[in-house]
Amino acid sequence: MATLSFSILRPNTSFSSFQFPSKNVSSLPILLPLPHRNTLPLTLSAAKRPPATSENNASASVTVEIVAPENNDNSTAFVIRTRNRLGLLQTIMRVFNVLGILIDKATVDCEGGYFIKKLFVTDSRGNKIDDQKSLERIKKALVEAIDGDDDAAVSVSPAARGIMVRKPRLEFGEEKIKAERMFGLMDVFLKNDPLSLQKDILDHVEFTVAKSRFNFDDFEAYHALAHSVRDRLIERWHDTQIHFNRKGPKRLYFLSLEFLMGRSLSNTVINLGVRDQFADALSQLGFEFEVLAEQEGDACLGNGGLARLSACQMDSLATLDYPAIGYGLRYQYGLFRQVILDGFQHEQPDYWLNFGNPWEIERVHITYPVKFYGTVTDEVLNKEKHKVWVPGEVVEAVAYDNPIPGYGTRNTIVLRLWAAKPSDQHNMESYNTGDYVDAVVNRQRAESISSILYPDDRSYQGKELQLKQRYFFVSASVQDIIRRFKDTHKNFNEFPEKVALQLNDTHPSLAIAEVMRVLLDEEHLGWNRAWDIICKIFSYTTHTVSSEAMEKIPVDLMGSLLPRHLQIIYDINFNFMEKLKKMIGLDYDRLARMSIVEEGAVKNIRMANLSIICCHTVNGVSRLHLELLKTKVFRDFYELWPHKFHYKTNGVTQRRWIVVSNPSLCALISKWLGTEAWIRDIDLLIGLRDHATNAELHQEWKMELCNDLMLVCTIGNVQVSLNAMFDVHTKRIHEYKRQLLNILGIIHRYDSIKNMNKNDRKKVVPRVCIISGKAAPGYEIAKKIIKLCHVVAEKINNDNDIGDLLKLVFIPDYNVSVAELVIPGADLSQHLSTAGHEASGTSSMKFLMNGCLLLATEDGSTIEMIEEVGRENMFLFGASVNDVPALREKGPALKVPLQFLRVVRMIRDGHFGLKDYFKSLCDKIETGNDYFLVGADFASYLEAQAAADKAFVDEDRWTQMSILCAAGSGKFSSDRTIQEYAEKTWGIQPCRCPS
Ligand code: NBG
Repeated sequence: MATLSFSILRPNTSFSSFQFPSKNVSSLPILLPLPHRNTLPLTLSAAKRPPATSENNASASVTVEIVAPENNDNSTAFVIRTRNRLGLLQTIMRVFNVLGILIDKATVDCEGGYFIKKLFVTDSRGNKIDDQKSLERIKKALVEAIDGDDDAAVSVSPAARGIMVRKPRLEFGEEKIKAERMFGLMDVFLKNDPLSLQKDILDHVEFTVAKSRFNFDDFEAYHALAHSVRDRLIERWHDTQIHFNRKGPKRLYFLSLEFLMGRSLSNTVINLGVRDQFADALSQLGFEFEVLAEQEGDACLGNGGLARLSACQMDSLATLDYPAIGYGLRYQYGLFRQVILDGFQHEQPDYWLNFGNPWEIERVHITYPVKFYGTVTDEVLNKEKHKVWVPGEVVEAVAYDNPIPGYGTRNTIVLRLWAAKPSDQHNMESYNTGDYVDAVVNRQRAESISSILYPDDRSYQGKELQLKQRYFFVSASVQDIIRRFKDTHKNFNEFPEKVALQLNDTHPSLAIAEVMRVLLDEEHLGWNRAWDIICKIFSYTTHTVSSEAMEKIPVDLMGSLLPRHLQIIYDINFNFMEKLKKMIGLDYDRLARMSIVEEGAVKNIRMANLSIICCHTVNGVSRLHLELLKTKVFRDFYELWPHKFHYKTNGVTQRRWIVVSNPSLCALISKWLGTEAWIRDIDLLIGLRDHATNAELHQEWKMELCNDLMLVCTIGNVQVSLNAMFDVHTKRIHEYKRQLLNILGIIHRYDSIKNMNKNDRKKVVPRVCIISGKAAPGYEIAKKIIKLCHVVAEKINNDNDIGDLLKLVFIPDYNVSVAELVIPGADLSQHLSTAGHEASGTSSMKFLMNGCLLLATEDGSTIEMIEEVGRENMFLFGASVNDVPALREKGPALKVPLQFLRVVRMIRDGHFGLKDYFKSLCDKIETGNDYFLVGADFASYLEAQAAADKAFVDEDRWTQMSILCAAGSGKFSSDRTIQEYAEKTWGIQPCRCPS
């Protein structure tokens, strides 16, 4: 960044030579106490009309007016109208202080939530400031300083902290030196030359990690490194925030209960464009960047596809310069760690914060109270009746900010995660009754709300703690969103033009009732206006294909925990039902299906129905998924509101999944495309097609594919051959994802090899089969599949007769980092879901980008991949989505191949041991019982496998297919997905921070 020059006011010089550096205005250390100042007389007067400001023009959070001195008066008044917040006065004082301006007098008027501060000032010698240019510069400096300080606005009322106005007393010369020093220190960005980086890292070793410079290990070095990277991240984040605040664009608020971020270091330095600089600086100190990067643990704040998708989408939002904020929960325990003991899955808590998390910034001043339980009463205000929720418990939500840098841009957005802390506002009673210890212990329990991530990825347990967690997250986020809006707006007229709220599945759908409650009960907008706003701001994406998996909350539970929300949901439902009756008549079955309230032994609130009714858009995650939503899952709603239903095919970020995890492929692609521009503009990948038959590229491509998977297998104590095909199947373990089909296929391969003569064996393509994935702790069948995988591996891997021809490796504890290791090295990857069950699938996209061939069913987004890369470059098999119902209909009459019966029989007969244990697993795929059609698809699965073997021995063909897969993967970048959402669903525009 260029250093901007400035000079401070000198006697007899005007302000015209003063230039505020763009960076440092906002970075003024506004919370520092100002020493040696006197308190000024402060007048607080009753509410007056604020200076006329047009609400439509309220993109700036502050207005400053200059009032020229009257008659003999010397002082010019600056009238600042803004929403009050902690630190505001210090900010203002600091600006005047820095500019060497004296304050004679100050008054504060209140108007609603706004404060009008009038400050009467003179220059440093007590003279009138009448030069118009200087006055305008002061005004600009004030606006920038106040506007840029977005998050100084917190829930703590300023009254609680006391308002003080102080008068600078420093001599002019002293003032000037201080100001010059401060600007001198703050107007340049941290430097990225090796020496500066080394100094920063070592400073962090000494002062952040508190280790001596001569005695720190790799882990401590990683922390110091991470902190120095974070410093650079924060600079950009500040600039981005200031820029957004100045421009006042419509913002996207992305609400998701899960984010699978994985590691941050490598991704961050690459996006910031400082990876090589850091690597060089470290190597001169005797450290290797990669070794330190390995020290970082994964942030696993999510279960599977949905959560990793959120992380990819945050990367794209930042890269494409969209003004967005992600909201989530800061679980203390992430997704459980999978430990395999004797082939069985065991779960261990993932206390990921144990060693500190250098990537987050705790915002102790950004806290909101979140209410639970209690009762709802009526209150009359201005002759109108209002509902008042009197809570039974209050918990405090504290913000933890995780900056997310974009690639090739200054823009850095934030993922704000909430943690629960006991509130000061409640339970005073027990303190007073002397039950001090119990009261403190009870308060401590509040923290459990955000402590654990529920490990089921597709069922809602209806547990009180789970509902509490969801509301806690929603309430804090909504308060933060409304606070930010109100900072710059007097009323809610512009709310829908400035706010888009995205519900990532139904998990955050309580936000609908919460915004409604705030607008009705706290802002007193009245039902019609509030409802109108709701219908314009919310959009919803579903990640599920089955109606059974849709989230339901027992009415009793909701009534006790969130009594006011239940009332509001009932009211929404009543209005909807009345409207619906007029539209479709008295079709009671359909009315019952579409109602938000499900009647039955246990009455439930259907969160999906609530979401569809209140959101302007319902998105599926692939084209096929939308078809299923329209024709099955949400058919009733689709027939009513076809315009609401859309799809945005999922995507993944090429930054994480090629640039970070496969640097050699990244370099190769850039070399052959002659540019790195594809990292931001993925469509350019198509250019690889022009070289798909180029022998030189083939040679380099093959070299690149020799990979780290060898290492992984060796770690798993399985010796594998480098010539083998590395065949990978990684995802959560589910019956519908059919890992069982893969294992049965492996048994079949094993059995076939065993029965082959020597000559035939020579033709067998050696395979290394890798399976990895976690089973939900209560999902017995999935756990049996893991055990089956282990017993089969045990048998095959120890069979000398088989040797290198077949190996099976289960990699424990699948997470983002494991995926980063495995995906670049895979030759073939398997995506075996029964057609119609995978909403989209995203791991397939990562494999595809990395030039890995896919063996897959025509399900989810695979259908769109076929269009992009061509059927001939994939190994497709299995029943199509249209065939599935008819096959199921056949029941026990369904024909299954003999090979299938044989391999199931081998398990039943105890060929791999534990025959009783696996009985229930085998029963599940018995003809007539086989809901996921493992038997029905078996023959075609084996054919696809044979086709893969055949293609693999033809190296040129295989390499060409691999290049074409990468070349055709452009559509599956989350950049494309996010752009579609931005344009078609959220209505947001890029807001690029100047470099
Ligand atoms: C998953 C679907 C996948 C889809 C991802 C992302 C959940 C609950 N659902 O098919 O099963 O790719 O969401 O949309 O994780």
